[in-house]
Amino acid sequence: MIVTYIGLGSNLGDSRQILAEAVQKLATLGEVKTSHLYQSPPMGPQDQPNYLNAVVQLTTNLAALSLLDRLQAFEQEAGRVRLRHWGERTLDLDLLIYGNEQIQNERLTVPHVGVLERDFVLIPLLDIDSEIQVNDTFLKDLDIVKQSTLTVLDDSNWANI
Ligand code: PH2
Ligand code: MG
Ligand code: MG
Repeated sequence: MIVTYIGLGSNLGDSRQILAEAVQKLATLGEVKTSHLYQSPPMGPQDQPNYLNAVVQLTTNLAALSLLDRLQAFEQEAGRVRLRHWGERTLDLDLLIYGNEQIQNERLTVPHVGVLERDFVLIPLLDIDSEIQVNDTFLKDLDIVKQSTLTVLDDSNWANI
């Protein structure tokens, strides 16, 4: 079994419902643990709505590319609309971490390039594992974690629809 982390984001449609349904789908692939739910200002174009973001820890037997296929299918099932680079979208599921593996191919870069730079990924990761490390860096020690602009939204039961 491999411990993986998936980043969830949405800023189009009923984002709270869309993310909760995504967690239920991820739970069909293995055992899940869910972070709190956050609202975060958009990274990238500023003329788009705030995002809802969360992270799921998924312990699974799936190979990395098989998992990526499932994530992309879930995005499509949610009626994924993606209007522009770093722009608004219905559902974004990013494979952030896959065990201790470093993966680089035309479909996938793991750890995800944004992990160390985005508070909307780091803070939810730390909800699930406060001692988590990526490339020998303790995420809790990063400056961006201390300067976060996220707003926590839940009710810790937010994913149980
Ligand atoms: N995702 C993006 C672009 N900008 N901003 C926030 N706050 N959260 C996101 O998940 C996000 C973003 C494209 O994947
Ligand atoms: Mg993304
Ligand atoms: Mg993505």
